[in-house]
Amino acid sequence: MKGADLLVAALENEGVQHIFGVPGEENLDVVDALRRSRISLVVTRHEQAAAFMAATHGRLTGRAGVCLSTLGPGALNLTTGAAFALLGAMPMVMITGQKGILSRKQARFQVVDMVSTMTPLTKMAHQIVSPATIPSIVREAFRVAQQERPGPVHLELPEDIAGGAAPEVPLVMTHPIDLPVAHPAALERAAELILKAERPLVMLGAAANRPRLADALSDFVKRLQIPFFNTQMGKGAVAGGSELYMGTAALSARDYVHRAIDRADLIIAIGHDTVEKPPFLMGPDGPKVLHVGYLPATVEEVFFPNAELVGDVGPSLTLLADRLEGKLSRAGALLGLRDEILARIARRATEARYPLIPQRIVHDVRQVMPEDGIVCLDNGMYKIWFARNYRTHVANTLLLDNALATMGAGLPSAMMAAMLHPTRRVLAVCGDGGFMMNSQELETAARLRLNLVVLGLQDYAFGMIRWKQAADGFADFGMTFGNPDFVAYARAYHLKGSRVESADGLVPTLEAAFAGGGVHLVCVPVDYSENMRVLIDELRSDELPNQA
Ligand SMILES: Cc1ncc(C[n+]2csc(CCOP(=O)(O)OP(=O)(O)O)c2C)c(N)n1
Ligand SMILES: [Mg+2]
Repeated sequence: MKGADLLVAALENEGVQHIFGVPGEENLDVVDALRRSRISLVVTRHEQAAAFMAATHGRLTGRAGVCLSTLGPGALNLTTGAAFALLGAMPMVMITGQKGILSRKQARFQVVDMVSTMTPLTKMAHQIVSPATIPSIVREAFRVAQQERPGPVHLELPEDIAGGAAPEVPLVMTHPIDLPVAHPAALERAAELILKAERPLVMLGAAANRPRLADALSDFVKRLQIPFFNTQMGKGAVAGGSELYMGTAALSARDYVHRAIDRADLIIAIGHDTVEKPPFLMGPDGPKVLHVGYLPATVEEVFFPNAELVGDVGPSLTLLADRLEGKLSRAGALLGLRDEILARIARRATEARYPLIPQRIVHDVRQVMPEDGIVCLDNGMYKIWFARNYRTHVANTLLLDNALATMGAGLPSAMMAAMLHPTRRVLAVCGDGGFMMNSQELETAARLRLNLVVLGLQDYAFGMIRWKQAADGFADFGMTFGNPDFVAYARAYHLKGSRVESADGLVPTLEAAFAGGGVHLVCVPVDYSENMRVLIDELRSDELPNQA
């Protein structure tokens, strides 16, 4: 048995089913061990996409996704994915090769100190120096990656350790872990705060989206009947169609949902992670904040909670609801604001303008996505519109990245979602900028025979930055580019492609794309003039009633 065989056995022991990556010659022993294993090697066309896929596996399942690269250049291509998983709290294990460490037959060719490079981008970065340590290091890697707060771990396996003889070392078995729940004193304090609140509001943050939390969280909201809003990454944690949903804080202030936030006297912030762009700005005169989380809150200039409920969030919320159910006469104090907030958000959703406006695109996408359909966003202007306007009904059905907020992750994330949920509709939404950062993965998607529709929004620009440039009074400069013919581009990958030619064309085109199966690229021209009209002018104007 070689070190590589022991590594792969240890990965099987963790339940790993797929490894995503681009191998190099330093990985050949590992690749050969994978060939003989139950794990499938999914070759991508760029390591960055492999890392985005592995991270999204972690995000959607709670179990670390695994990606693989060679040393130096390949390993460096994993770094953006590492940061994506670190900021987004997604469990992932990255395995990279390295030249032999027992002798230096190629001197320093391709050698980069990847452990040092990965240290600030991971929860743990480690070079394996002896085959005998592989079982315990792999178990530790998965434990660290998956425990709260989840994130990426890097293991470097030098080629002579991978190819060297490994002793018979037993694997380390996994076991279920139940986290401690919040302390009774903290539960009492939290219950008292909520009982005293005149206008309470629940906020669901990024950690509210952990896959195992969905049921307990929905129960908590239903039992207490306190209206809730969510951050961008907390979207979909509780049924968005519920009568208690007040909106999504896609901007930090002055959006319609802030009418409720500004009037609240207590915000119960469940799972807020300050990696997200602030959903509201705390100040001395604002509402009190109760932080409910797996870990204590981080204190920031704009977030400094007044009380904390720390522990396994699901069971802790159940204990809190046990203390409060039926006792909150003012639970719904802010609910009266709901209809108007949602009505304002829904305006222009069916406008017949062509090119299509973002509100219409979000509306039409919602029409063709079933409740359990999954939309994965890349990063661009449309993210704000989807976060504000797209209603979710099932947990983790709108995947967006409001943490690293990197371009290029939309398509790989959607590919992972389609692999994990082959019977659900999966849609990637990308701008023409972000799509072209990883569009080569269309070949991977085709090879994997995924069912996946990619919606490419064309404004021939880095629209989001162009909008900020204009909003900040800069001249329109440096943000535009040309595009390939996307329909022809899809065909070049032996895929189907279509272009939406009218305002009413989006729904039937998407329907046909999903009905046809396989990978389908739909491109739609977008009119971004609404960015300025709504997100700047309207929200700044007096039209916004009760503006603080
Ligand atoms: C990797 C990366 N590079 C640059 C940025 C900065 N950035 C954020 S949005 C954006 C423009 C996105 O353009 P596009 O994908 O076409 O979407 P649009 O805003 O035009 O809809 C840029 C350059 C980023 N977030 N990530
Ligand atoms: Mg664009």
